[in-house]
Amino acid sequence: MPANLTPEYKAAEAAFRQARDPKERLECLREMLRTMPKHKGTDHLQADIKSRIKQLTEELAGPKKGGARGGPATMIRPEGAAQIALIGPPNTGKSSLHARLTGSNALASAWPFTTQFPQAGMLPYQDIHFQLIDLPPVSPEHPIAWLANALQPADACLLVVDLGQPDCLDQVMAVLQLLAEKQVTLTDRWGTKAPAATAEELEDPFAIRLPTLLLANKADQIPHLDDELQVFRELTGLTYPAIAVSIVTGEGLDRLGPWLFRHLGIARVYTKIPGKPPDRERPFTVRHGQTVYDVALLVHRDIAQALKYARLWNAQFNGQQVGRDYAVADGDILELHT
Ligand SMILES: Nc1nc2c(ncn2[C@@H]2O[C@H](COP(=O)(O)OP(=O)(O)O)[C@@H](O)[C@H]2O)c(=O)[nH]1
Ligand SMILES: [Mg+2]
Repeated sequence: MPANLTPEYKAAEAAFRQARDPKERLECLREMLRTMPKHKGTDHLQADIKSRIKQLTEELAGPKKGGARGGPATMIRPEGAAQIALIGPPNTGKSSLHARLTGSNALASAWPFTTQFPQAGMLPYQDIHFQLIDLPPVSPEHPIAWLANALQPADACLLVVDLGQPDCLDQVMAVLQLLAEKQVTLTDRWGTKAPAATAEELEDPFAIRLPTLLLANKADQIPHLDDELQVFRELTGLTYPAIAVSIVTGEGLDRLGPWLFRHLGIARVYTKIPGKPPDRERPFTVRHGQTVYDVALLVHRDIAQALKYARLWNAQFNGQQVGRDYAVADGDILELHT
């Protein structure tokens, strides 16, 4: 990381790291470029930012008529409580899981490389949804130029493996290697915000860290799955939490929603208008540690700007006033006052 970066640049970079929306990210990138001191030491970073601006601009413009970049979008705007990417070697059942969990028509087949583009779908859990993104396989035979771009908005990853495939280990290590080349790290650390592990990651604005859950799929075909998983862990040194699943027997599938809810630290907040009952239909979702102000931002930017205080209802509170920095909890009912 070049020295002499200005506070303005650092602020823009911090905003970029926080932003999930592609449009917002593009604005941040432009601001990073604008505020970057232009000298030899920043050449690389400047070039990197410019190419990302170009990629994202094209992405947001959609397919060009008669242009080279046709086809469906490669970056999917986040919706629901969190965006979760399905990643893994070919033929492990990513698309089958996607179709089963979200009701999507994701195309599954016995042939590898059936999936060509990201596909979104919603996994329902109680009164919220997680957005699952099916992706093409990650493998050396099939490089995907836009993969890092597609993973930008993701909050977490489901690493789908088939422990019954003889070369499963090598394939998974190849997946991690290919991701590393794109500055994407899959981590076993779940939580509100996984901190960067190394100084390089801290300094690289484009490094992506995704908390990862291993899905050992096709459990119906693997007689001693627990032992296989143990061996896999010992040989790879990988320590991701794991769930055994099967789309044939349905094993493990209903554990996914609750697991994600708990480990992502999702809090559902219901809003109400003074004198009216709360809107129980559609909670706003934030992560543990987020505040009344963060909820207000989800309602409307103007409301967040003008927010004075909120009134809170839950097991302990009965309409008492709380400040904008008050950390909300799952099930809170809020009345926002401007
Ligand atoms: N026995 C069994 N087969 C599965 C399971 N999940 C997927 N498959 C099969 O595995 C093959 C590859 O599935 P697909 O979803 O296309 O894999 P992808 O390449 O990872 O998206 C297909 O023939 C599926 O029917 C499972 O849980 N059990
Ligand atoms: Mg597929």
